[in-house]
Amino acid sequence: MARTEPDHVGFPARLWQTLERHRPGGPFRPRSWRSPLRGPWLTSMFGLVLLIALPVVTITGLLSYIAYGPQFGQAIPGEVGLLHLPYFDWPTSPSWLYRLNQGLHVGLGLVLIPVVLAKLWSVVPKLFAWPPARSAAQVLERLSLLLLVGSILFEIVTGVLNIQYDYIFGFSFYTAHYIGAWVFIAAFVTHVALKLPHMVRALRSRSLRAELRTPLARTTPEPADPYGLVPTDPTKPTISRRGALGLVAGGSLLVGVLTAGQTVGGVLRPLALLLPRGRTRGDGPNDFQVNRTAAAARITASDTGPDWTLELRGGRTTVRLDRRQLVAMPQHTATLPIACVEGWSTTENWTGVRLRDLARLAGVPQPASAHVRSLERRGAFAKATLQSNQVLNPYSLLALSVNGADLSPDHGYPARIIVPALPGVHNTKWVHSIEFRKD
Ligand SMILES: Nc1nc2c(c(=O)[nH]1)N[C@H]1C(S)=C(S)[C@@H](COP(=O)(O)O)O[C@H]1N2
Ligand SMILES: [Mo]
Repeated sequence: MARTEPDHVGFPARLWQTLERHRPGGPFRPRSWRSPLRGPWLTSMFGLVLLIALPVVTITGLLSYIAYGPQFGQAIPGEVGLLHLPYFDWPTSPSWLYRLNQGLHVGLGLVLIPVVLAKLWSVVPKLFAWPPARSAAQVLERLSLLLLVGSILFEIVTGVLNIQYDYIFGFSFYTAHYIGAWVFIAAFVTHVALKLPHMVRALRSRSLRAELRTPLARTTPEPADPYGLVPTDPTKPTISRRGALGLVAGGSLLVGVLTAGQTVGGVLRPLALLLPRGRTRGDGPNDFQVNRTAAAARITASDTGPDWTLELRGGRTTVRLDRRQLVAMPQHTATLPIACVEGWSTTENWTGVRLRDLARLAGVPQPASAHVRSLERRGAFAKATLQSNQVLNPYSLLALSVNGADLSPDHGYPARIIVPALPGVHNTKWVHSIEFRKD
């Protein structure tokens, strides 16, 4: 364990002592950091919030990876070597499971940004601590900090770029975000193991309730600490500790309000300023968010005209159905969300044919999986594989209409997949064929 007593020097002592005598100037001078608010208690307050919330962001992120179906090689990145997770069939119930998962992952991830920045601000003098280490163990500890800070900033940046521009930049962000997550997990676990006792002690050193009652006039620095957070030469405070906490909480609340509407909907929807696809919704049955238009996917009117047929494969022969035949089959209606990995979602009333009826028609009533192909030929959306439970669920549909009207071209006319709790991306639009597989 790294020692925190200021004067302890480990092996090789000469090195650390020599370094200590050659302190650079600028931010490396302790006097450069004078905020009277910095101290172990304030740092630990931010730390406590992150300790509780960051695991939620991390776990929902990993769950989202599993929801994408890594068993079919369709999670991104596909090849993860040692970072292989224990896969399981993603459930179809409750139907809002993926919506909740992604809402939490993206929403909480965004809401925590002000807290992360405040936590980094509160410990920034330590970045310039001199000597940089006093023992080999401390070198390791500081390297783990570098990885922690680096990976969390990396995850924030790649995550935010992802939800803003996802399908413009392609998919390399997913790989970076996934690997970054594992660096973060390792560094976070190390950091918590090293710092938890210090955090608990610091939190006990002051009462939150008392701090919330302390105005600026009575705000004084925390007592000198062994960590070098409390300044030796503090300035007069310009904000109270409760003011600082309020500022960060207010920042998080603002981000929350600007974000929540993308998935919660209702009165918050128009406020979802941060979401490129989240805000507009007209009055028509098809006037909800579009991820990718028919034009962008190069779907032409002749592709989807009267000559269009659905191909069902996997049985002895290929079964072909045109849209009139599909409409003549028993129709079912389900209220289901499309929940995108980017965090936005929208719940609509879909009507169409049950996937399990199509499986039976194809001659594979108990498929192990189903492989769906779109008229869209290229790219990540051209195909998707569904698990057995996703095909057999009675609410899983090949939707032909939405909210009582035919699907619009942008929402996947002539037919699209809609399955409870399925990640939005696998609700393939402009379906061309479904192959029901026995294994
Ligand atoms: N063929 C095809 N299917 C697709 C897509 C696409 O671009 N092409 N986008 C997917 C994604 S990422 C989402 S979130 C949903 C969005 O459906 P919507 O555009 O009808 O709202 O469709 C999915 N199905
Ligand atoms: Mo999506």
